[in-house]
Amino acid sequence: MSTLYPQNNASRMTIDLGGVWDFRFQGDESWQPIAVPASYNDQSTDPRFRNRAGITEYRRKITLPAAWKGMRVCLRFDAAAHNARILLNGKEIGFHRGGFLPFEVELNGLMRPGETAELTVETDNRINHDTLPIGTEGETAFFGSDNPGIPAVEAGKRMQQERGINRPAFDFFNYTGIQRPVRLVATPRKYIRDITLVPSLNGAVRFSVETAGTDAPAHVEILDAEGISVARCDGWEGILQIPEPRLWEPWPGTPYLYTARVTYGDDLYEQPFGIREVKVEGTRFLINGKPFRFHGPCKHEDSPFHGRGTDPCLNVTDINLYHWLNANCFRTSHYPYAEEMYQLCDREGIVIVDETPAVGMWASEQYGWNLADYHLQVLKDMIARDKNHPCVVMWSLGNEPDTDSQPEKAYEYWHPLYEAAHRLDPQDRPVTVVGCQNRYDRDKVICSMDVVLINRYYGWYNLSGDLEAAKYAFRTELEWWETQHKPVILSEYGADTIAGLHGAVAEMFTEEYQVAFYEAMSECLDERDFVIGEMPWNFADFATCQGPMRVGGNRKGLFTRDRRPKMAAHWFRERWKNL
Ligand code: BDP
Repeated sequence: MSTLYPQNNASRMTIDLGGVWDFRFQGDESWQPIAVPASYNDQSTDPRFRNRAGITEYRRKITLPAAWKGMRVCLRFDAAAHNARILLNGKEIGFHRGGFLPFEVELNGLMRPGETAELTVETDNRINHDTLPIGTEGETAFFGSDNPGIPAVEAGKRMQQERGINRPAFDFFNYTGIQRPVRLVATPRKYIRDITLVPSLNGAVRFSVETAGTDAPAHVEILDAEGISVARCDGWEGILQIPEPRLWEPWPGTPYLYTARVTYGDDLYEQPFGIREVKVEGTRFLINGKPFRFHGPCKHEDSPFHGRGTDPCLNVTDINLYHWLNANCFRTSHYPYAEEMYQLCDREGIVIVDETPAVGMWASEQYGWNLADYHLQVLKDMIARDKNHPCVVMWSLGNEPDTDSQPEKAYEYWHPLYEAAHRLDPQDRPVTVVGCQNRYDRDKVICSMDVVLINRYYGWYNLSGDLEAAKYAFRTELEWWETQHKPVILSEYGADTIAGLHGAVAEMFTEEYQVAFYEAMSECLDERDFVIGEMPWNFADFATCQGPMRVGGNRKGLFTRDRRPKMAAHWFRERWKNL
């Protein structure tokens, strides 16, 4: 398995399998068209596309070019949610658990160049206590109350169980299917499997290259942004020295990128990277030795028609809206995003907090669920995939787990993951896990992280509509954090806002309230030096599960789902211009 993103160059070839495939729910007779990559859920008026829990089948023919004779050939899925079984001419050739990270299936020995075969991909959208993200396995509804104990409601719930329900334990629509690109990839048989780059500010770049085969050493050459060779060296590992190094700086600085051109036998791979250093010192977060303040809304991969499907046009539009907002960062709430987004952020200088799909762990029973090994595997795969991106400056182990009802147990679960992230990351970036609104004074996990990330909804879910009380409460909490001597980022805060709903008096759900809410919270944040970041929730309105607290999705966006700014977007644009 190679973690390298597929590339077309003088030695490698890819065929993009995007287009219209055949699709059906397992058990159906007939096939219907479906677009790949995209979530399948919004592509039909059949309610099963939105509601059905189970396996779906995708099918198409694939042909290996005759010219690929003598090459290593594989199928590369950038992701398929949540579990995927891959079949060739009806025979299983691969299985992957988890819906947000890439995997490969080798075709050598299964198909010859020049041959055509039928490819079937079964994706499973079910979520439960063994998946990340977590499904509720039929307990309490995520939104609203299930009125436990009322006989008629209990009867209704039993009926739901029998029909098979698949409730997310998280606040975003459970979009699934083949949501990211699928490609046929050909490389030389003896190929470059992985490249790791650890640059330092003085221009020294520690590198290691993993190859399939070891007959001749790899050759590494560094090219500057103009393509001029600035350093070179032979070997599988070593140190290259770039003279007069130019740094990768977050926006509005210059995100300068170099390329490591690695050759090994007949193979070639060009890995972009940036020279930048990330460090936590006291209550400061330093990028290239300079204090960095995070300001940018958290995101989702979410849009009309595509659902969670990769869409390069949407990515470029969103990043340009980040520039318009004067924002410099986002968190990949609540799962690793498509690789193209990190490539874009490398290029555009937008900083990323990269998060695993460990979301929905808000029950303390989670610590008895046996998730730790799988969680560790996902963390490992995420770091392996994203380790060379200069835009990634911090790892988030997960979102809003229960960390205060059994503080010791929670610590036993999260601390090994924290240590693993440090061990696994060759660049040893800071590590965090995002805390929910809880008994912070009992919590042992959140304050043990390198940076404290807290989601707070004073003035929305609690002290609703009363921003004076919300400020008082938030200040009370911030006074407590001051005693912890840690850098703190407000990693979520927001108010549902219906675009176009106004009020001369700022009341909940109006655009005026959203602005007043952010004014109030900013007032508190600006008083504290140890607060090094603010990440409003959310960049744009997004689809989520049905429930009495959601009107056509989660409406906490600064933008509508079709990316029109609400008043609060204009407000942040002004605020961040001056930061
Ligand atoms: C936070 C969650 C986020 C939700 C948000 C909300 O981390 O996923 O969408 O609340 O309720 O608790 O809007």
